[in-house]
Amino acid sequence: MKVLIANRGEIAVRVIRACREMGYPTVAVYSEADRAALHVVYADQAMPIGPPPSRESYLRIDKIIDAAKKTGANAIHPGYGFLAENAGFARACRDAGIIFIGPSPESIEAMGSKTESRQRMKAAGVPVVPGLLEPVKSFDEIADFAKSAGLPIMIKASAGGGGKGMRLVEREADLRSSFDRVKSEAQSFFGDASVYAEKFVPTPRHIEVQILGDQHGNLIHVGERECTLQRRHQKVVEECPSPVVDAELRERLGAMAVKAAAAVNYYSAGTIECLVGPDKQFYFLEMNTRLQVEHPVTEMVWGVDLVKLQLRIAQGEKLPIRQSDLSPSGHAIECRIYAEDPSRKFAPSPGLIRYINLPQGPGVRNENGVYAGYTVPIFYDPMLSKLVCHGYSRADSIAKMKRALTEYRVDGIETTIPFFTWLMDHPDFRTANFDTSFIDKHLPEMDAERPQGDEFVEAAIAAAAIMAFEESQRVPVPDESEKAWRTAGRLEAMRGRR
Ligand code: MV4
Repeated sequence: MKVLIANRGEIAVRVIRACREMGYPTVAVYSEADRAALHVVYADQAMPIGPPPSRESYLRIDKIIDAAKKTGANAIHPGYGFLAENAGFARACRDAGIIFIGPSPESIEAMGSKTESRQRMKAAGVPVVPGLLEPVKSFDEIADFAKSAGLPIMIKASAGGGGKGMRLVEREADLRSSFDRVKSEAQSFFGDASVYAEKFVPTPRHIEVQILGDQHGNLIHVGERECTLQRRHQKVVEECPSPVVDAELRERLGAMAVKAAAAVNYYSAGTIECLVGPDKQFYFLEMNTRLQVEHPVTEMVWGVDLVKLQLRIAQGEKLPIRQSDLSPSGHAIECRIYAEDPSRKFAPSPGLIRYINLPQGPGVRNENGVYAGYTVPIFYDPMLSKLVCHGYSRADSIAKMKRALTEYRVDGIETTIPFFTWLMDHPDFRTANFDTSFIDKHLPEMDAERPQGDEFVEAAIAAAAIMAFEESQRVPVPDESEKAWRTAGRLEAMRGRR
């Protein structure tokens, strides 16, 4: 197998590493903005696919298939984002005789619509959030649902996902405007104005279950990840296992996830997203039919390599592990390090990385897509790398993360590292007492606690540089000893004086 990676950044590097360990040659594709990107450096071959905007490069199915044909790649790994959940891309690969390293186009399609997937899950006996199963034909159906189920409800785009195109309605007076709003957002985001409604689940946790399936109908789960801590529907920290899931709940969640995946004949790696209420009631929310950003926390705790398994499954191999072979060990946390300034409301901070020191040591894993001298482009998601720490317990992995964050240095751009340093010490994080509103609620505390930002550190570095320079210019005053004279002479010779 020769694998083209239809992606960039840390995930392209991650896939290249798995391919190299398995002896498969790799082909990177890159936009004009990514000529010097790390994935291009690491791949065996690289093909340009167009101008910087992803519409003209990483989202161009024709150019990517063409690059595979030109380089003789017979398989494509889509990573996450870009074309990873595009059924048309999976089908274009199939039509070109190229292995798509992911699920079938049919599975992607079945899970791509929220209403269709809710119907399928309900039929399979998987719990879904109570609500409508079909897109509504008129506002009246929404009003009827609100009346019978009671407020609050959520109006969501059928074609939506990941927090786009949805709205909470708490008061009857807002029903109409929210309906209109979601409808027009659905049309402009997804080109499909259909919407439906479901009951609102208050103060939920967002827990997702990793599943793996082969093309012979075998399916297993690889436990859950805690993904509750998000900012504007972007995850910032993930953990495995979830601090609120015990062995009994894990077994029930896992069985539910396997049932959900089986209902769409799923193979490859996939994720079942759930809402879990304070009463531990759980509901299927959506399925992500791809490898996820946060897959490393599962890998560290469950001792599996999800990317290598994807590569084997894609070639028709049977799953080499059974459910009974798997058990979790310890605890892992992932922090997503972004080129964003946490003291300026997470404003993007692209630019030249002058210096970077990645943390190392026991239990530390970096999934990194950048290097010193690299310029973070403005065109893509500004995630630089993921810092993942694995310890024997949650407290130990937090301690490792705090330690690792103190070793992490990035000069030239702002990053979210100070935010994580603050978060790891927050009492409610340390006791795992949080829901999806945690970050928005507590961010003002962070700004209040760290008013000085990095200015003091930078002033100290400048002072140290001046002192080092002055020291280098100092000619020692010779004393009476012969040794001092010799040292002075050597120093002068080194500087080329005389
Ligand atoms: C919900 C919900 C409460 N009740 N649905 C946000 C992401 C998208 N996949 C679904 N989302 C939600 N759906 C019902 N019926 C609350 C959220 C939600 C949320 C979920 C997970 C993580 C963060 C969140 C932040 C706000 C709302």
